[in-house]
Amino acid sequence: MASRSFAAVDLGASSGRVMVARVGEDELTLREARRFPNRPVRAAGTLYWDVLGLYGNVLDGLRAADGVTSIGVDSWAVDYGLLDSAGTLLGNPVHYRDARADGVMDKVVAELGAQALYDVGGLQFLPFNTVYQLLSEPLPDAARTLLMIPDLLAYWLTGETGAEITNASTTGLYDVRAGDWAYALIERLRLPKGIFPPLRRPGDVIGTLRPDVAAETGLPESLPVTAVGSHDTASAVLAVPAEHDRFGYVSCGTWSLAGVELDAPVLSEESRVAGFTNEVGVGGTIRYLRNVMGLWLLQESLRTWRAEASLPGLLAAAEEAPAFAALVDPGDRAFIPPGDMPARIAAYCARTGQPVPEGRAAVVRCILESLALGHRAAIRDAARLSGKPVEVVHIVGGGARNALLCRLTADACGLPVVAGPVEATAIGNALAQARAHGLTADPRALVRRTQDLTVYRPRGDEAAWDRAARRIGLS
Ligand code: ADP
Ligand code: LRH
Repeated sequence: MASRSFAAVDLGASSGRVMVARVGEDELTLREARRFPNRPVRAAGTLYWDVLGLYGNVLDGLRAADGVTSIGVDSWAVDYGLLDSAGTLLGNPVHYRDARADGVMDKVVAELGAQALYDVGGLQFLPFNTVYQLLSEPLPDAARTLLMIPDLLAYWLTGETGAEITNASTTGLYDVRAGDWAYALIERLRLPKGIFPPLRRPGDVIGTLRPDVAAETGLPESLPVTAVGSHDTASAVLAVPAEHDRFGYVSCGTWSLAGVELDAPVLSEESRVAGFTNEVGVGGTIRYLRNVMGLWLLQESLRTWRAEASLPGLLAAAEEAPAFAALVDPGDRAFIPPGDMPARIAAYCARTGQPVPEGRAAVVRCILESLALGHRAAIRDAARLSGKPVEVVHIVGGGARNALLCRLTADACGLPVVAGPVEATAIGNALAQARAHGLTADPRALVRRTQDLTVYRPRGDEAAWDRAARRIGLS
């Protein structure tokens, strides 16, 4: 394929961007057309995404993306909007960290059985999975179509509805073995089957721009929107610059998604109890991973301290703070909701008989060591439960810029860590489009040849990491 440009719309939980990627058989460069914060809004007690604000920023970004061959959209998983029969959005999409689904998962599990659910969807039991959100309150009578967030944006861009499979696989209502909506489960849960739109795969052309979108952005009406790995983690994993298949990955941003890539799901009871998810990847792979709490712990601490601007200084101070002074299990559900994170970390430490971290540097050190331990446990358990050997760990996403976290992860895992690319999700998004439009190069080899990567070799004391992991009940 001769070099072409692709617009990658990538909405993360903390920020969104429209990137223009120039892709050829031996070329991959990125230009940022627009970057914007993604700030949730609480109104009348409910936490929402500002979905129209995000879409407005996407349109602004696309205005600065002339000359592209296609557009792709990805975002965080599990959340959705509902359309009525006229295609109007019913209500504002609710944030997965809202409390409305509290307790629903436990009721559904009690009714249907955990293994029966796992056997269909293969998902880690997270209280905000789409299925539990949908069951948390009566659906509006007028609801006719459920669209996941990237599919909603694609609908606004093209007028076409559908459900891209990588993100459909995060709903809990997708049958990961059959590769279709889990209609029997949908019926058992008394959800209306008709709201689940036809599935589409990365590489399918969704449609071309609506005339009003073309007018608004200055892009041609004939411009296609191409389905990508619309779950951001699926796009990120496509862009992992692995040299061989014996790799683990951490897609590290607001969440750390840590695991391995497989050809088939692992649906054993042991896998369920260990908290593993089987999400669909680009090209029919399975992303076998665990959701580790991720840099959310740090983001929310900075927000509590009103210290967002001081991240570099705090990371430098954390580097000098004493090691293993206090540790938390980064899978603890108490850390999911928004709010005072340092207070919750202090409460965890007090409850478990550890010294409470004194001062910000100690809190940051506690967060990063705990995350490194979470990465280690997820990669080790994924390798053990799937039988897939792991010789190197790739860290992609914003966390690849956190040198201390990368170093601690290498030390904890006892494996080399390759950090980068930071914009793996946007790159994976663009590469899925490029493949659909004629690219023949291997995407991972192309990322490896063209992007800046940093290698961290493991140092230090394996026994100390083993002891630390045992302190918080991790492997
Ligand atoms: P998401 O897609 O979930 O919004 P990103 O992949 O954009 O997340 O990663 C955002 C995170 O990356 C931030 O919360 C921050 O912790 C980390 N990060 C970004 N820039 C830097 C930096 N210069 N140094 C260290 N960490 C950084
Ligand atoms: C990361 C992510 C993750 C999901 C979570 C809701 O942005 O998509 O893979 O589990 O958001």
